Amino acid sequence: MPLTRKQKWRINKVQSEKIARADKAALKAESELDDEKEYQGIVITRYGQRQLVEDENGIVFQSVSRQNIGFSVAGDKVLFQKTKHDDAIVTAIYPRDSELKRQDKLIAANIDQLWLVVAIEPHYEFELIDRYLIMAENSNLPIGIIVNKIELSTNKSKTEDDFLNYQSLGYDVHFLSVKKQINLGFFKEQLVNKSHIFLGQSGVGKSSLINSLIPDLQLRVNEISSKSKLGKHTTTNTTIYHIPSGGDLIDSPGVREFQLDSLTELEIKSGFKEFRALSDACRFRDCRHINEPNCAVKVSLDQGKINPNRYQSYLNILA
Ligand SMILES: Nc1nc2c(ncn2[C@@H]2O[C@H](COP(=O)(O)OP(=O)(O)OP(=O)(O)O)[C@@H](O)[C@H]2O)c(=O)[nH]1
Ligand SMILES: [Mg+2]
Ligand SMILES: [Zn+2]
Repeated sequence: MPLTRKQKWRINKVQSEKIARADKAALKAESELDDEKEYQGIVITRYGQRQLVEDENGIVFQSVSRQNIGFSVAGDKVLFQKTKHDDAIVTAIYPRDSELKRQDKLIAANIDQLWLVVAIEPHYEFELIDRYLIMAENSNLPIGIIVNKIELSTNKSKTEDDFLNYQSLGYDVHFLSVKKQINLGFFKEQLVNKSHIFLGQSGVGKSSLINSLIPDLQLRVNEISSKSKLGKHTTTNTTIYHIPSGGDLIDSPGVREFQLDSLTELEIKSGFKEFRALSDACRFRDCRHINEPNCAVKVSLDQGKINPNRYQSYLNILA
């Protein structure tokens, strides 16, 4: 539903008030700078107008941003100056190797690997998985799938079969149980020296997993609701944690809905690896793979070479 004029006005007003507050905080920090010296740091987390910035010695500063330098997020490499009160002001953001966005909103920067965490409870859904994979394909970032709480599966071979297609498409799939410590050791070996972000619904165990991978970390985790079987949105900020032996794990808040509104139809189409490989074989260059004649995707679907769940996701997402 389009916004009314009044709603738009209110959003703009809130937005400009936010900017004004941020500008005021930035000006105050500018007036209290300790000296002109600039340090290199990395943004650990952002909350509202503020962020935590870690310097090269691992010391963390509360920080605001200099006006007009843009929006920094977890993972950003930045330059900052210190204020007299041991706060800081970020003065520049380095160019990013990668950006992770959800509906055009920047979530994290400089990530090497995405992990979609799903679980036996709340039970995984193929369409949601496919949405994440499309997002990853379009961000040009590798994504793997973690199926957590595997000990709750009453039919393990069915659970494993559900993910065979993803594996044959080349996606890495790990069946884990944080609770029963199943397959964690092998998974941990995959994580060295890179920056990994864990994404997925609330309650699937993202924070629990990070807790079990980094000793002494005590991230807040929460029961899922026994009635709705949904998570309670325990994690509220995207935050980086360092693995002592090298590498970073980024926890992110669970999202209930994962929309792909900002992607074009072409991007959605090319988010399906198996379609991409066939597109040249369709009669029409701009084939939508729905009811065009001589569509190679439809032929493959009929031959059982394309997974019907994937094709159904495609139709649902386009609809
Ligand atoms: N049975 C079972 N429960 C688990 C497992 N891993 C995590 N949990 C539980 O699942 C619940 C949710 O875990 P969290 O780590 O808070 O989930 P999250 O994905 O971080 O959720 P948000 O922060 O809300 O996005 C907690 O009660 C965990 O103890 C597992 O392997 N098996
Ligand atoms: Mg969490
Ligand atoms: Zn086609």
